[in-house]
Amino acid sequence: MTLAKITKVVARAVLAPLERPITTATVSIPQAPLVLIDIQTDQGIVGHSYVFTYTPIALGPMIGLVEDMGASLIGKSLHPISRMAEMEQQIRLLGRQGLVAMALAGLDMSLWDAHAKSLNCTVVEVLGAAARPIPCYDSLGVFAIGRDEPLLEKSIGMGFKAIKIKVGGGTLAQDVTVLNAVRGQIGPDIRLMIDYNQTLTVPEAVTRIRRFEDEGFQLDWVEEPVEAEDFVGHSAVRKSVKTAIQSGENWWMPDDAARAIQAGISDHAMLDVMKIGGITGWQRAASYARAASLPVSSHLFIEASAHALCATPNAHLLEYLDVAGALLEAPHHVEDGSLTPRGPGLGIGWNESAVQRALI
Ligand code: SMN
Ligand code: MG
Repeated sequence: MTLAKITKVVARAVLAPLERPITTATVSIPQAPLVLIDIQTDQGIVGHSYVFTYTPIALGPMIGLVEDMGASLIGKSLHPISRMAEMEQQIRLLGRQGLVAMALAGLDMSLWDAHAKSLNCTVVEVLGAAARPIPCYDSLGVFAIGRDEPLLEKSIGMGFKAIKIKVGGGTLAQDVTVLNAVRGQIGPDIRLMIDYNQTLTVPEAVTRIRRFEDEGFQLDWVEEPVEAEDFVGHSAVRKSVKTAIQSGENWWMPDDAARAIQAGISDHAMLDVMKIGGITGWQRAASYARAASLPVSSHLFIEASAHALCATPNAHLLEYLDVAGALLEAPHHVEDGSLTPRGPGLGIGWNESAVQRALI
């Protein structure tokens, strides 16, 4: 069997339509700034992936990084782990965080997509696991009473057994009012998580979480109560409350995951398949989490995360927050609250007319 060789890497910047803006305590994202990555080969196989840049100002630099790093892949085989090792070596002195890490991860995901296609497999099969439904939670934004109750009804109607809302934009009293309303509407059997998106101080986080415990809100986890990089702060909060602390979406590459897990900063690990270093990075970081008995959940990237979680023995929940579905020829849908990975590769194929409309 002759191995496919990489012939071209194409990066395109888009603003993808979203079902509704992503609202957090600090920013609202009306459209998803994505860079679509296509890796072409001499056998006609094309790898597809995307990276999410959070803000449109990062799209231009991301295009440059993907294309320039991609140029180093031309003429080489698709073997993702080998290619990632080479790319990491190239940026060793520059550092493996930020946009550079995101570019590597996007190329890694596209390489895994193409590699699996070259073997006529899906990525989960190449990872050695069978595809299965992964339980999801519906990730809503900042919840506004009087506006968002229909979202909760829709989530439950779609079969979700778990819901996350974002908080942190107001006072403790406002959080209590919202959580009372949400818990009152969804009832005691739907799991509820909250996400502060790094907005609290340690004392405020402890005060609020203890209050939620006293109120009996039964939160499955409180996510990023303090700044993501504040390992001391996360650990202090974790030691001071009974509720599980979630963190990880902002861990850069497996080494950052290892440091955070060794520091015992959270009860769960929430891996972002882009920031953690693609499928390759996920595999390593998930094994560190397993060694520390941390359940692993995903962040965004529903397509690639479904494949990765299937191959993760300590998999917990997939975050259902679809940022690219409007641009796919076959968006991934939740069935009875779960999502099953599908192919070919990662199951990412562009709806080119939609992409053309979203190009910037
Ligand atoms: C989040 C923040 C910013 C963009 C997307 C998602 C959030 C989450 O932290 O966990 O969903
Ligand atoms: Mg979060």
